[in-house]
Amino acid sequence: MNKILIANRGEIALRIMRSAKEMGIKTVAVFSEADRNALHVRYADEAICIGPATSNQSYLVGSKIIEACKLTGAEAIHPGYGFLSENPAFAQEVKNAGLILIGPTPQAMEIMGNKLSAKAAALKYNIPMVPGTEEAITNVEEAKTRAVEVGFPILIKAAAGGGGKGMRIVEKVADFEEQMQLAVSEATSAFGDGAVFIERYVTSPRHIEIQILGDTHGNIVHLFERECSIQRRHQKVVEEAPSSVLTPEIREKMGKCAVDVARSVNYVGAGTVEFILDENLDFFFLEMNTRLQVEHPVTEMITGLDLVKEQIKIARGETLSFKQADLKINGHAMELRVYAEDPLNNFLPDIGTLQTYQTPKGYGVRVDDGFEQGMEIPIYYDPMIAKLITYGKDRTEAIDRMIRAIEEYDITGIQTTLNFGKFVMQHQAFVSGKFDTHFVGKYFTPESLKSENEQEAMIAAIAAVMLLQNQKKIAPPSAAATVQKSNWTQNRREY
Ligand code: MV4
Repeated sequence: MNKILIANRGEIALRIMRSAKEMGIKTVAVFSEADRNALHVRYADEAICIGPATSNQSYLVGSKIIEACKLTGAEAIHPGYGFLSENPAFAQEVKNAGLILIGPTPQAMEIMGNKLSAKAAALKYNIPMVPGTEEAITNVEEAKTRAVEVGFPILIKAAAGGGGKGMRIVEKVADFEEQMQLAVSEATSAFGDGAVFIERYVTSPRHIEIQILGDTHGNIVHLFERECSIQRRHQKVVEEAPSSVLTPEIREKMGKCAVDVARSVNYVGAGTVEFILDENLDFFFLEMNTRLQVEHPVTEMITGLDLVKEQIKIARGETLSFKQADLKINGHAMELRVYAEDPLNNFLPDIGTLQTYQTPKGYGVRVDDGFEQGMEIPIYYDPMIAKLITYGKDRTEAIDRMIRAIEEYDITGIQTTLNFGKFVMQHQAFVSGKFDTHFVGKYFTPESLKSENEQEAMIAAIAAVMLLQNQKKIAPPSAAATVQKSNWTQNRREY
């Protein structure tokens, strides 16, 4: 494999290119008209424009990407996450074109792309699953009977859904029929597939997922778990590895189950098996994601492996160079997703120009991003601008380092979720490790950030008055600095 095309943009495109470069593999970027000046375009050895800004005219058009491979002589495609990464039809087209997709087979993608077929495949291996229906429910009366057996509250899920889309909680039997009809029509319009099924609703779950790697010779290992419970409306905000609640025994059991789930579809490549964990630390398989995930860096930090390199080696047909027994967890890693969103305004996307953009540095800090100072955040794509990852000898050090790194990050021109991340890191429930998927809804209010902003504004105001009273030669703060919050000093004095 001499040249690969990266069918993605932003931080993940750069992330993939870095590993390819270290392996001596040439890289081809594709880009939309909105991304002409993007970093991933400059970083690649070659770049091809594949169309207008909107994703469905560029990054989502499989034929244009395959064409770009032909044009440049790229032999393989890394799809990253999102866009075409879990599209079995695209995976098949890539294969038909004589190219290699750095990822699983179209068959594995197809099975895992549907929650019911995923559960059916996993059933062969005695994997714990939440009680419910094994097939799509069609008859309301039958479904109602089953719901009563399972026990309320129950959750109606769309088989074709993912990431929490198309889910409805039903509290009591009287609400069932109405909720089911709503779920079916929602699923039909959102996914073109009205198949829904039911599960007992686990009321206070933790979202824990296991990273797996499978090669083309039948070897599958797991790379331990990631704790992803801190999310907002199904958008993950903070991820960490390892989870502070898993015992070595549960970890081993979950790991084995994850490997079995992968084995049930002869999984090849990097994948993630998603579980929920209830208050009794009982775990249940939910679904499998057949891509490299956004939060993969925390796994890299604790295992010392480069997951992109492993993906490429697997795609080249190499045998995994380690066995399960060779793998162990070292230290603790934390990831904060930095979104261009305003936490004080219901996390509305806040696009604009990065007037200041200075990333934190130093021991144990990793920033995976795709922007530079002066760049504009395009409105067309995901508002995630960076992933801030910290590593420490233990969880406490990873958290302390995250707080330090957040304070060191200097972004002006747009609002970001950095201060929200600091709120999470300093919250007693997060620090103690006693939290579930309801953390944000339960504890976060805009006021919890406003007080900090106001305190800082007050301190700045007092400092300004004191400086004026001192009648010393003062460096005036820049206009931007007085409007935008910066953690870097704004009251330098000269004598
Ligand atoms: C659940 C659940 C509780 N019980 N299934 C959310 C994402 C998708 N992968 C599966 N998800 C869940 N499935 C059962 N049987 C809780 C979640 C869940 C969730 C549900 C409602 C609101 C927020 C949530 C956040 C994370 C997980």
